[in-house]
Amino acid sequence: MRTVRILLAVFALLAVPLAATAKDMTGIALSGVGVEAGTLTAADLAKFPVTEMEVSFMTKKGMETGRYKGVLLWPVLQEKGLAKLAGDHHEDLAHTFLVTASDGYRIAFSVGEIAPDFGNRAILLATERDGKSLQDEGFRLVVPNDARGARSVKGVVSIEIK
Ligand SMILES: Nc1nc2c(c(=O)[nH]1)N[C@H]1C(S)=C(S)[C@@H](COP(=O)(O)O)O[C@H]1N2
Ligand SMILES: [Mo]
Repeated sequence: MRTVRILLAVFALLAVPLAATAKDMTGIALSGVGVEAGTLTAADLAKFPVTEMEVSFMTKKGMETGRYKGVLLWPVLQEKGLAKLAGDHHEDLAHTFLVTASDGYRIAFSVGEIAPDFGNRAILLATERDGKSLQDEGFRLVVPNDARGARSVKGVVSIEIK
């Protein structure tokens, strides 16, 4: 029993610095119109079907290709409450969402752009690139068929529906 108690104490002491030093990729803050405000963690994302896609886009260093794995944004936003907006699609299509990165980089999208009945763009919230986890550098948005990389936001920290 004593050993167990000592071990528990050691784990409790270790847990604090580990949590404090972990990279800031604990999750993506979700907020705004029609969604439950909260944090999307890797564990939350893991509950959605995995999608993989290879995308290429132009960057200032030339063409870049990567194989990204993650979850589609649409079902995640639906599950987090956006589905309730769907009563009237004219109303739904008035909404946009702003994706912000850890460096302050921001890109705006619209709900209609990703809605299956409209733009149906398969925007991916990627958790892996070329078989490597993005947990440390941050989750990345992947926007298939964009010619340039600018909307492929790296290190996503928040998504706000407006
Ligand atoms: N957070 C963040 N994401 C970003 C950018 C940025 O400055 N900050 N630049 C964008 C631009 S303009 C391009 S072309 C691509 C470059 O992707 P790469 O870093 O994988 O080459 O990232 C995009 N995502
Ligand atoms: Mo770019």
